[in-house]
Amino acid sequence: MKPDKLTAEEIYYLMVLGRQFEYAAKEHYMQGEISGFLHLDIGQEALSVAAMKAFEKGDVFSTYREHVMAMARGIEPKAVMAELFGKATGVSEGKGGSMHLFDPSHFFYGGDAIVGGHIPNAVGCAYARKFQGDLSGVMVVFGDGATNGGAFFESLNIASAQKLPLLFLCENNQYAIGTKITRVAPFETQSKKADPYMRTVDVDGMDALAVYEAVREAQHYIEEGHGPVFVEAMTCRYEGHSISDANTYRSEQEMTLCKQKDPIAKLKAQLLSEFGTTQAHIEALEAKARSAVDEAVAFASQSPEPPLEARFDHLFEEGGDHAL
Ligand SMILES: Cc1ncc(C[n+]2csc(CCOP(=O)(O)OP(=O)(O)O)c2C)c(N)n1
Ligand SMILES: [Mg+2]
Repeated sequence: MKPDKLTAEEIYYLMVLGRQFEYAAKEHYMQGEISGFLHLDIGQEALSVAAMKAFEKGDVFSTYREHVMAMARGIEPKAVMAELFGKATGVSEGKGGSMHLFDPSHFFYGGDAIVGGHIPNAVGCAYARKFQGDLSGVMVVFGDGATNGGAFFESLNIASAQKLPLLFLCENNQYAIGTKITRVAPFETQSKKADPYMRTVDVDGMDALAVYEAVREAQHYIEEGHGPVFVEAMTCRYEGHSISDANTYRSEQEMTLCKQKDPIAKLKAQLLSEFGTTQAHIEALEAKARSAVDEAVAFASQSPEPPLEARFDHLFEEGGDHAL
């Protein structure tokens, strides 16, 4: 099912917000206001936003490249930017940073720095949801590189054996840092690894409407009790792996080809031609996104640091007997 006009426009807004947000994060990192790791999602917004909008109910576990997904899930841009700035008003109270955006009130459980480490966590959550009789399910988002780890295969196996309500979503940008996927896997399409275990679906990750449709259908399939589904979306990141990667391993030609498929430009054209959205409305959505990012930056820079007394909060069981 394709999104309706309002949803398609909201997806566009969130994609523009995501891109503006990421450029602002890059700028403020360069100015020394953000530290630690920073993985930008520029180029992959169709996938990050449309998947979150399509997977309405249920729980989400994601990778460290998750700022845009967190906002599409409904977490305020201010709370995400403040987290990057390490401030007390951040979504993880300033102690998680870029890779650990965590908000159970939005059923969003990170952000994980360990490649593929969150996949078994999602399996456990899906098992619990099935046990509770809740089949709206769990979605776990991971990169192509994560599909080479043992935890990934173990997760496919048990999710399939137990018919768990779990959507595996692979963001295949063909790179794990600077390593091309075909150097470390025998094929470019990673859904082949899941084929023996469950239904697999391949989708163009640069096309927000196609991603929305694929994820929506996958969630329905899960809700009907058929067990897990594997959706793979081919996509492309425009920046280096992280802020400290100069992206020298990809040719100019490869980058040009990748940017020709720009997901924001594509959705804009679809809104104008298929949904009857006016140019003026598109410009209004873009302006709204810019001001949300400006507000988020102002909020983050004016917010206080977490208090020193809070440094051990949420690290250990409350009230436990710990030698610190
Ligand atoms: C278990 C583990 N091994 C290695 C790393 C170092 N590392 C961080 S990101 C990354 C690449 C992962 O690539 P992919 O899964 O394709 O995700 P992408 O960054 O492309 O979104 C690696 C190897 C890590 N964080 N955890
Ligand atoms: Mg990758």
